Amino acid sequence: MSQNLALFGAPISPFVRKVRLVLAYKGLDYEQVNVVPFGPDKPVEFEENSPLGKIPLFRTGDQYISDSEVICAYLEKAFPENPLLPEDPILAARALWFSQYASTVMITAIGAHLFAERVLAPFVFKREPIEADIKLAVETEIPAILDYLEGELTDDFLVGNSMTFADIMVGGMFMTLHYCNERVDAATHPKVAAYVERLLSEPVFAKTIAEEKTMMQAFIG
Ligand SMILES: N[C@@H](CCC(=O)N[C@@H](CS)C(=O)NCC(=O)O)C(=O)O
Repeated sequence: MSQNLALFGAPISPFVRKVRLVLAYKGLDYEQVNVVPFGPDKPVEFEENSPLGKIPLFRTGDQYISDSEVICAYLEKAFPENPLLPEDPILAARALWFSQYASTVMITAIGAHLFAERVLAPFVFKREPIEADIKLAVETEIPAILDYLEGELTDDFLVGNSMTFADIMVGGMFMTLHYCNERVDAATHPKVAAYVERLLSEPVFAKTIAEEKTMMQAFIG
């Protein structure tokens, strides 16, 4: 940790996972400080330096950076080895688009409507799940996402022929989908199913999945 990098957040958050995947892809060592945003006893350092109280928060040297997109932009500029944003402006825009799509549309369906209700409600919030949200996600929102991605995939990765921010954030959302015991059906979405299988076996994803496994087992058995 020679550069004094630290990431504040809970690995279960897709926004935190995105930063963890980027740090792993770039081979950077860092300190992970666990922070549950809605919970009590948050570290003083987090409280004092996170303007919105949201995770992730990142520390580099004596500076603090909020928001996963901003943290990723910083990491790409400060540590340009193993780039995740293509040089070509159009490809770069496309990579950022998919990251944005995952951070909005996919996180609403897979994170807020499915994961929060099927996993967090019973195991963490200790309340009945909102079945209408699960139904909306499974029957309408997620099929629409898969249809869209099926039409966009032309290669091994979403943009160009190497991993970009697009795959980092979209792949992270498929990790969340798997935690909900849902899989992409290869009969209806063959390209997405093959893409997800290939992507999640890339070393950076395999490492992150292994790290999260113990934690998720505590929730879903
Ligand atoms: N745009 C932010 C979103 C971060 C975010 O919403 N984090 C959630 C956890 S997944 C959070 O900290 N929520 C607490 C709150 O809203 O107070 C980012 O990309 O970092």
